[in-house]
Amino acid sequence: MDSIKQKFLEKATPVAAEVKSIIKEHGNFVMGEYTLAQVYQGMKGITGLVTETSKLDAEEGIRFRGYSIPEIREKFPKAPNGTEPLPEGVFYLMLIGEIPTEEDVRTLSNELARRSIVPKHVFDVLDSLPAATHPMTQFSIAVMAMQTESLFAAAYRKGVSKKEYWDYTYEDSMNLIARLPRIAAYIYRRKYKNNEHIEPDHKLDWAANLAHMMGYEDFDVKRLMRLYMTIHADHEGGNVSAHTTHLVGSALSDPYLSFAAGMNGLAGPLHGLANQEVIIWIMNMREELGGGLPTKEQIAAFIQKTLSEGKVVPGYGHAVLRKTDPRFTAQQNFYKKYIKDQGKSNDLCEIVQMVYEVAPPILEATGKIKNPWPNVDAHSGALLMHFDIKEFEFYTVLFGVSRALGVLASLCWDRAIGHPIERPGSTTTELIKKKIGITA
Ligand code: HAX
Repeated sequence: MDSIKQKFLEKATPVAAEVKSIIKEHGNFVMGEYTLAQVYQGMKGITGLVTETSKLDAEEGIRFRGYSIPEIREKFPKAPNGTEPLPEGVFYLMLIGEIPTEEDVRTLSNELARRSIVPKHVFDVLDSLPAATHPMTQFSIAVMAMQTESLFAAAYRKGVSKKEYWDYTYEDSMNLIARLPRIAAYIYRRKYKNNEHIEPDHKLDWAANLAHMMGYEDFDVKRLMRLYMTIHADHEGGNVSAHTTHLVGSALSDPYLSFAAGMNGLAGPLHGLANQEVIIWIMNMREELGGGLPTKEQIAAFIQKTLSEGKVVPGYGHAVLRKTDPRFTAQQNFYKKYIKDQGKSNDLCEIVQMVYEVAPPILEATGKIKNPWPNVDAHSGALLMHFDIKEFEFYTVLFGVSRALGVLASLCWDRAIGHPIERPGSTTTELIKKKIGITA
């Protein structure tokens, strides 16, 4: 058993016992009440899930096992000469519940490198797809093609005991996380770089290796990739990609099936695809205005036009957050420190900043948008563009690679604790009308 798996077992065993006893002793404890609006409008604000890896606060943003993004950026192990945390460290934190040492992260990086070989048939499946296939569709198909490798599915077929589920879930999850950078880079090079592929460099950390396989050797790109992979990793359990992975996993679908399902949710424009939508929106605005930097008045007019056409302003709003997303702020800091303060400037990042100054009061004035502030997707594309990663349809794949860290760590916990199949009740409008006394 690898040392991380051993540690996970040591952590998970008492927690699983504790959860059993909490359910037994306090199962009738009433958590809260909910309204009809919540039932009709996406169950927002109803606590109906337990997710151990992270918790989102509406005002403060995400905390991974209690640690905020600024704390993680400051305290967590970094690559040699690196300034941003290694995302492996955040995965370790979510899985084990402790800040990793440098040695823990090195062990994890090596473990991922050892597991990173992608079976050839996955590339064959990708090669058979029309080049125009959206990268997120390719990503999901590649994960599904790799399901042939599921140790969980094989063990289940052989009749493994419930007590062992966590073990095979761990193995599949680690293998998936290890292989996703190679798959993502393959999709990228196939679609955008003449199908010329770059072999992994196992001396590099997980995120830097992804940048390398995509064809970016610049230190700053690797620095950005480490930050990107860290901040997108998890956002508690109810967001579409995390919840879908958990939900599908609750049917004991293996981690490949569960994660692919989560990625199909991430590919929606109200969720992860918003990162490409933001760049398209800014480019449309610039095109309409004849290029260059728009004025704040022009941005305001474009926002009004977007709203009047019945469309959303991408990158703004959130189902839970009610303040500027700290993941947005982290990217703003990155732009300032490593680009602007270095005497370089980037028009797109400047426009992102201007939109930030202009959009919130306009969105607030609609009276219906609950959160007028930017989310993570408002900034990420502009930074990638700055480093010449201009293929915006690919951006959600990067989000997906990162999101694997959170949702698969969660799936390991689901199986270790033994969460049952998810099956909330539903009702009908007819029954609701009866309940509230509408007879017509
Ligand atoms: N622009 C225009 N209208 C918006 C809006 C925005 N940015 N955000 C919310 N609204 C609208 C909603 O469409 C809804 O309108 P209707 O009543 O006409 O249906 C109304 O305001 C109330 O919505 P809400 O309660 O404030 O927001 P929801 O919880 O329903 O939705 C969303 C949250 C993130 C989906 C929403 O804010 C949105 O569509 N934002 C733009 C897309 C986006 O940036 N998505 C990424 C979110 C973060 C994420 O998951 N990243 O992966």
